[in-house]
Amino acid sequence: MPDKCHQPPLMLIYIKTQRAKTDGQTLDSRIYITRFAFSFLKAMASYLSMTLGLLFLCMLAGVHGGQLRVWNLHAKNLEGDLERSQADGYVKISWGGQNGGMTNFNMNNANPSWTAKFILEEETNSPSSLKLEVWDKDLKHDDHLGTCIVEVMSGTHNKQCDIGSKGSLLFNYSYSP
Ligand SMILES: [Ca+2]
Ligand SMILES: [Ca+2]
Repeated sequence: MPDKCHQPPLMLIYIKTQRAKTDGQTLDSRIYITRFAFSFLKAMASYLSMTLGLLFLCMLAGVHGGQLRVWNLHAKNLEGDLERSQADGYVKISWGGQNGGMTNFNMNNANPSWTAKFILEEETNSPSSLKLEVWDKDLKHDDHLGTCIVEVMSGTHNKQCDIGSKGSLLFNYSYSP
């Protein structure tokens, strides 16, 4: 049985060289894997910091969102119930899913005005339109006289909104994004 001791010296050198090459390749592979892991971690870290940065900016935007103010609400020629009974008007305000509240009831008045002021804070899902519903207060079931939909624009505006044959609604609003 031939063993290493009986192998010629040249063969031994050849075997050692081959082993050294194999070891070198293993080392190269390890270095390559380590480098790859480092660059992967680096990419993950930059992705994470970018995401966190964006999240922080979004939070800031949420905190400092736009504001919508509505005031000087009044109506003209609101329809009453009976011939001699005038409307008992009130207005409900909403902006998207956000309920902005309502005015008081202005009883027995076809041309009511309301002193209430409304401040609505913009949310991420706030739509561009503001909704004002005009109602007539009744003993049992209030009557919906009409709805005014306004496309909100920056600045201060004086708005008149026709709610059909049942009257018209007037108000001021200001919006700062
Ligand atoms: Ca009424
Ligand atoms: Ca009514």
